[in-house]
Amino acid sequence: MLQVVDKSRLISHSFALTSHTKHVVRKLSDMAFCFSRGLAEDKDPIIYEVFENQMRDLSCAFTRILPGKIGGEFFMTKGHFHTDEDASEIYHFLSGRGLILIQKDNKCKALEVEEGQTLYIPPLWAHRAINIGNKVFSFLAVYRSNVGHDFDISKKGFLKIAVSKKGKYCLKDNKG
Ligand code: M6P
Ligand code: ZN
Repeated sequence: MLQVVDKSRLISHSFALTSHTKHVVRKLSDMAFCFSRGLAEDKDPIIYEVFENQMRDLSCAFTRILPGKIGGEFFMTKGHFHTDEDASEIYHFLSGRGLILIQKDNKCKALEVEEGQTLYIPPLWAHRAINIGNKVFSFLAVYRSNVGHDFDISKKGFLKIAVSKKGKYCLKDNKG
């Protein structure tokens, strides 16, 4: 069951660790195709993990993206569309600095977000979260349990990539 917990407990992950029904760990080897630049083949770092709590009609997921870069490109989630075309999603940001890429048709928007902010992701927009800071970027997502995840876009790539430049991030066209 979803409990009301204070923010410090969420950041310490005790909520996620005790209440989740599914735990996904994504390492570089699970998603190397998402990064457009060269890979450090000798290492296989954890990029992010998701603790999902699936309830009857609604689900919530706690996602933590570690700080880091692969060939200059910041650690990020795979990104997905919802197979249910009416399904939206809410993100509430808990720690760190991030960028949310949303994409529909040929439009790709980047939204810079930080702790305490909440974002509504409308139906039909693919979404990917990127850690552009040097601490863990974490957030809570709420969505309908039957939303369906279509990861095709993670293979084709989003139209933009976020790379490190002079200690900040910069967006570049994804040339595949
Ligand atoms: C959020 C939600 C989850 C999603 C997770 C990781 O918590 O959108 O549904 O699983 O981010 O994103 P992805 O599934 O694209 O790897
Ligand atoms: Zn989603």
